[in-house]
Amino acid sequence: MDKFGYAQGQKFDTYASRLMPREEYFTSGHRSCQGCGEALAVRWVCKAIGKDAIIAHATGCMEIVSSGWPQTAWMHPWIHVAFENTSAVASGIETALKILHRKGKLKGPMPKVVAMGGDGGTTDIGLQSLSGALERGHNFTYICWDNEAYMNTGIQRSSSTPYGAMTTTSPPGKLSIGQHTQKKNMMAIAVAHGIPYVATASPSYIFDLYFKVRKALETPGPAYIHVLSVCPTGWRSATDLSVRLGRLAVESGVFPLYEVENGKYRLTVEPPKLRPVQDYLKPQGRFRHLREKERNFIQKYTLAQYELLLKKCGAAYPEFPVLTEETEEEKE
Ligand SMILES: Cc1ncc(C[n+]2csc(CCOP(=O)(O)OP(=O)(O)O)c2C)c(N)n1
Ligand code: SF4
Ligand SMILES: [Mg+2]
Repeated sequence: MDKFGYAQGQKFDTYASRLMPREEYFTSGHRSCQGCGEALAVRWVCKAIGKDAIIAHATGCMEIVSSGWPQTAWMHPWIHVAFENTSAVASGIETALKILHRKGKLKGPMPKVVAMGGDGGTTDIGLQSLSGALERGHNFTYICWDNEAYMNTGIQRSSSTPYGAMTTTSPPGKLSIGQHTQKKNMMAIAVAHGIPYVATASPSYIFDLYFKVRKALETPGPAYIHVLSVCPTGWRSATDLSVRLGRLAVESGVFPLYEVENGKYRLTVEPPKLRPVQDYLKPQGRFRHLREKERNFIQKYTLAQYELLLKKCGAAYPEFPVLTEETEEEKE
């Protein structure tokens, strides 16, 4: 998996296409908007997933733009499911594969089972089935495309919309600063299930994204990856800025890239010094109405959250006992 030495801590800032698989599993010709960071994320994640996988996908932009009958951009076996039951469907697929394998009807390595959904489909409407699947320990990977609102139906706020953002259902005005609640910490919710692998990722950091997806797939049991996906249509940003905005989110500490492996936190991309959050907010029309007071508040909140994360990364973790196979002597 790690032919580029990623695990040894090497940093790859320069993207070179020859370092990545050439195969395309999310093909061109779909109808996403120009500069869609979510479509870019899907493309790279699917490359990392490779050939043998079955995907259950919630409704949302990435389903709507890619699967208008009779066409599809997906090269994997791919099932469009409702918001509420994406993870339940993935659980069913995984269980069926296991049974077929046990009965000898499925030979060779098991296909990977992957569930995908937007932030609305993950942090709001599909949360219950996701929680159930994580808790039951199904061997699958869940990937959330977080563009911070219900974009497909016209930019409605979700629980993943950040404080101060303008959406059609959190409009700023005399009595409103836009979204008045903080973004739900979906990572903390996933971690609280005690699953073996949880990570944040971004298509602006392709190698980081790629290896996290590989790690998630190779981890036995459930894995959760939360991908920040820039949406120029909903964020009111220039279409040629999407990759840059994804980087600014990380460089300002708004969306840190980290992973939590068996409970242990690790930053995977460490900016030497955080940029002002204003560098990230300014190119986005959804924050245009914010006054200095609210911008300063967002800056302070971001730094406080970042410090909390650094503490978790630096924390000393106990070695949890692992139950190993019984020896012959113990069995007797
Ligand atoms: C139960 C249900 N409610 C509403 C809809 C309408 N709907 C389809 S896509 C969508 C928005 C999805 O938002 P999100 O999950 O964040 O994905 P995005 O489009 O932002 O990628 C909505 C509300 C639906 N299909 N099913
Ligand atoms: S609305 Fe946003 S997420 Fe949806 S296709 Fe357009 S750019 Fe992509
Ligand atoms: Mg969304």
